[in-house]
Amino acid sequence: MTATHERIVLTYGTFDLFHPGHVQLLKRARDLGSRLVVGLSTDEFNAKKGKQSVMRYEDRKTVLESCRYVDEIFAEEDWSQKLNDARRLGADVFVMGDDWTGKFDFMQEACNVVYLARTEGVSTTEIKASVQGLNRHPVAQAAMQLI
Ligand code: C2G
Repeated sequence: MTATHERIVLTYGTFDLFHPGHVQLLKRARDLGSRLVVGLSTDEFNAKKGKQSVMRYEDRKTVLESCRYVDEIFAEEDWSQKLNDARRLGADVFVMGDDWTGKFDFMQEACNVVYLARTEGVSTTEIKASVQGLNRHPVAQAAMQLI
């Protein structure tokens, strides 16, 4: 019986307002191995990225833990931790959406690097804009008058 080596896939993200684009990325990433580990951006790291998430870290983690494609989650706190993470985890593949193409090629030192096509037509930014639009809708405005 030969020992079966788990093929570990590593990715990172904010995963705010979890949506089908995130799900498709995680599914395709998981399909590249037998275990998917996600570095989830902390609220403090998001501030370094210039991002303000709607959902705080603990809530984004709770949602991500419910995803069938995710096997493990840890905190992403800094730009500099990825190579150490990959070595610590014994990652075989590092995956990001292709909006990051080229930005993480240095990860080749530790594992394969794969950039997957983003899912078009959905993004956290678009969801936020839609919600803001709904709040400005006359029906929503009238309803708010009743509160
Ligand atoms: N994504 C996607 N399709 C979308 C939206 C996002 O494939 N419509 C992918 C992104 O390319 C990324 C992952 O889903 O690989 C998570 O997206 P974000 O939460 O926006 O992650 P980001 O803020 O880009 O953080 O150190 C890396 C950063 O933590 C990445």
